[in-house]
Amino acid sequence: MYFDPVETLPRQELEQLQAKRLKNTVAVALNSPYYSRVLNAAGISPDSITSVADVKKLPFTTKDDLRAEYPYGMLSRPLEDFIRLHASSGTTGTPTAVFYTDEDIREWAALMARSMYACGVRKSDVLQNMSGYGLFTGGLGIHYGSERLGCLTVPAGAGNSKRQVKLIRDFNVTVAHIIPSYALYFAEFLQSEGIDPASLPLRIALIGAEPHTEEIRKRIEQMLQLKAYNSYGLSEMNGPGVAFECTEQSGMHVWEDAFLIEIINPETGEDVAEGEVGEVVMTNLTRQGMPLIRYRTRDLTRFVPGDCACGRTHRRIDRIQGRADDMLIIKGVNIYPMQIEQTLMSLPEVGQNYLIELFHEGTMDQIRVKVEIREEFFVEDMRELQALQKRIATRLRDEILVTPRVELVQSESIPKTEGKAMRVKDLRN
Ligand code: DLL
Repeated sequence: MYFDPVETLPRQELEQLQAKRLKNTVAVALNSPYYSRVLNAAGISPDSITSVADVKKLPFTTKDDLRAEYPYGMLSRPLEDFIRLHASSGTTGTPTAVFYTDEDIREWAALMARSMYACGVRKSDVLQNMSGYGLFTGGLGIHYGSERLGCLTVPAGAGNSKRQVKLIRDFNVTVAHIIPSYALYFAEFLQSEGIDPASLPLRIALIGAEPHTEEIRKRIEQMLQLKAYNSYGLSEMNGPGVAFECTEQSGMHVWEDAFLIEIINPETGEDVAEGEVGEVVMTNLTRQGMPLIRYRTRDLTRFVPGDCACGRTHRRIDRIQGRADDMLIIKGVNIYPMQIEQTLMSLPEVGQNYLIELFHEGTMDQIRVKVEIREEFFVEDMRELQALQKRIATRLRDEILVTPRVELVQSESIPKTEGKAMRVKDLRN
């Protein structure tokens, strides 16, 4: 049932293990130029840590710190000990790089293998990695994990849907790793080619790397005729394999033997009340080459209360609800892009893609939502289209409290990227 006995470790033992590893992380981190500076300045030594609660004594690390130390300031080992680097896909600013020793790569692969096993992937499966390779951790991260589990692994990369289908058929691929926006696109591609998804051997899709709603998951499951499992991670903490759904599909288990998670109020830095939404803060517990301490992910979610029926003791987080920094403020109202997606995706007429544009009208900020309408609903009758447009605008207003301009566009007319979808375009400058 489990890949690693640590997955069901009783909470008390798990916390003891965490405390021991946290102490060790502080010792390792002190070898890096950055942490030796900030930890020494704060008077922190490994002896400062005797329990998990002592994490609160440690300073936060932010993306800006990583940028300032780019490229080598965070390394706890001499450069010759490293065998790989990845870089965050971040859409803005200077990149951040993450480095791995041989041991780090192995540990990461084991965490990935454990994650895949938790959602039903087995050695006998054939896994096609349909996400981009290169600096993006969703390529090699998933790849090594799949191999570690023992799956025949097809490094297809992203795009070229026709070839993806051929590979899936020729090699009897049962598991796909695919980012949600490409999964939807791929499903539509099958439709347009008249390929019945049930005729393909796929049974599981691992989806992650970008925010998506429960509605999107359901669509992916229905359109591709498989089970889709949410996968969370970030380059700064390895990449994928930080938190993963099990077959219960009720939140993602955070692998707490490897990551110490806190959920804080982004303004005050204090823990939120149990079950409340806040910013995820992560500390590496097993990383050797570049451990990060209390890294501010800017990702917002909450702990799922209670125990999971699967028997794993590692706590679960809910799907990511947005970022502490992607909040839009339009006419004084705070809006999360995910609210818009949720509303759009609950309407059967709406296709797979949409784009939120922010623009100025006089001195006012305005919001425009371009919505792809499914082929069968894109009728000639202007009145019908206008009625649909109005209905979408009203539904959106009910959810986000401002009335957006709604522009209906034909299916597949919004340009797609191969990587993560760009859902918000700010035209205000
Ligand atoms: O996206 C790692 C990854 C690859 C995860 C493949 C899952 C699958 P980065 O490119 O560094 O790493 O981007 C990390 O993506 O802070 C979140 O904002 C977002 N993100 C990742 N997974 C999810 C998810 C990879 N399941 C950033 N749901 C993170 C929502 C996600 N957002």
